[in-house]
Amino acid sequence: MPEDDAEEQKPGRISRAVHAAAGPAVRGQERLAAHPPPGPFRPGFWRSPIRGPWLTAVFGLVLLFGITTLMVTGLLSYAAYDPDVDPVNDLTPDKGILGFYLFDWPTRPYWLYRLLQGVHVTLGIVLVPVLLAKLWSVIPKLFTWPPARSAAQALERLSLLLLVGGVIFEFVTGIMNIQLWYAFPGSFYRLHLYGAWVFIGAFVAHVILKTPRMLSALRSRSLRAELRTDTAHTVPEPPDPDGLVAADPAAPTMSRRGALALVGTGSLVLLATTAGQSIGGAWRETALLAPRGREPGSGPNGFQINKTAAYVGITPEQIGPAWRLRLSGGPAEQTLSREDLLAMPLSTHALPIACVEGWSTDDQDWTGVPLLRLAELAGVPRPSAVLVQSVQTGGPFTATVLAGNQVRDLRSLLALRVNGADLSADHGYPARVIVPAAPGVHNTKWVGRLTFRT
Ligand code: HEM
Ligand SMILES: Nc1nc2c(c(=O)[nH]1)N[C@H]1C(S)=C(S)[C@@H](COP(=O)(O)O)O[C@H]1N2
Ligand SMILES: [Mo]
Repeated sequence: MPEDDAEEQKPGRISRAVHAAAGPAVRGQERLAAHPPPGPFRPGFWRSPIRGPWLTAVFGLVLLFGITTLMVTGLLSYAAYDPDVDPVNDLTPDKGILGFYLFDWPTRPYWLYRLLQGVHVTLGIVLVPVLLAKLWSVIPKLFTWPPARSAAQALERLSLLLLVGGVIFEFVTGIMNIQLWYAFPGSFYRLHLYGAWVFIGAFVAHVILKTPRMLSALRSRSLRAELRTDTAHTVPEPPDPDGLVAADPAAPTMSRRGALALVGTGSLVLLATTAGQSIGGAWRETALLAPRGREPGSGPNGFQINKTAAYVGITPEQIGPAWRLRLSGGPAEQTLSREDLLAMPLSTHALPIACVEGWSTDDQDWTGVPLLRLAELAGVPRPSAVLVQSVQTGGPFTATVLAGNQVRDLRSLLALRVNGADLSADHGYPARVIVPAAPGVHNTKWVGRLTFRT
């Protein structure tokens, strides 16, 4: 009975066809009912009654301004290396078009890099509680099930992976670096720079897509009213299309006011225990979380030392009476002793050292010979750049190239003395470079040779 067989199969075929026409959503829901997803993927798993678009939007607004500032200060900090002036300065030679915006780093205001990198690092630390709170507030979205219903949604979730993964990557690498935990697979600069561009792409897309929703969510409740609402009077936000509000909310254990206070207090504690390393003065004592000593010694040389002479393997012979400064680039090489340098007209300028790792010293009074005078002595009166080389062998930051505008600024010194005393060995005796507004890596210690370029 072949016909009957065929008849019997018909209903099944039709229902499959109808089913397919109803679209993937219905099929997805049916499958969901038949096979509930594991733990946190289950609707109803996330039950906080304060989770919702308003709270997410408040944290999002803070991050919108905070992370934008991190992006701008980070990209400027990269420019501050003057990586295009010479390959020696470029820690990411494979950056390609990512260096499109680079420009000659200025020498004024002289505290420029100190402010810039102080903001980047301090803000990065202060935003940690806000970032964690923001991720907590959207966590149900990270666990939607099934992971992707359509190609469009798969794409959206991939962008979220880049966004969340990217921001965590940037914070983790940044904080590891300033805590001097150099456990990176490769160079921190590469990881943090390329990671930043991946993140920036995802962040810009996210901001464009979500800003309208953030604004409407912010308008949906009054901040003032929230700040007056205690735990007992805390009720969930109305059900939202974004799926942040719990389907089955638990009883409140904390108000929205309490959540904001918790995050705000966390940020303020971090601010109070780190900002001192960048603000300096009496505040330095409060930088409990800063890894660079809060007690840098006393006397004229009593300010932060990054790496000591012993640590980088500087020997007493290298910086003893036999030390000579060599000047090249002109018609004939010149050789000067420290006494020769001290006999030249000296200038004194108040300048800080501002490390890329965020800490900085207060202004110190450096006394030495302007680099431009040494260029003239070398027979290069109009230098376009100078290669500075340390007597230190091995290790990073032993050579750097300063751009023309830096050499020509008369406050850029080969310093011999600081705060009225001879440089200490750890601060670069017999001579070190100090340049206004530049990152600390450009202030080469234990200088052995200057090669001027035209
Ligand atoms: C979304 C977050 C962040 C972005 C987009 C970002 C971006 C950048 C960029 C583009 C640079 C220059 C990279 C280079 O010079 O190779 C940089 C440098 C740096 N960042 Fe971040 N950063 C972020 C978060 C953080 C955090 C949280 C910290 C630590 C608290 C941090 C610490 C540093 C340090 C120490 C440097 C080294 C200075 C330098 O290389 O110029 N960053 N950042
Ligand atoms: N020769 C040499 N010069 C150097 C360094 C170094 O490791 N070797 N470190 C640089 C860095 S990263 C900084 S922040 C400053 C720190 O100077 P300070 O130790 O006198 O504070 O020196 C710079 N000059
Ligand atoms: Mo540094």
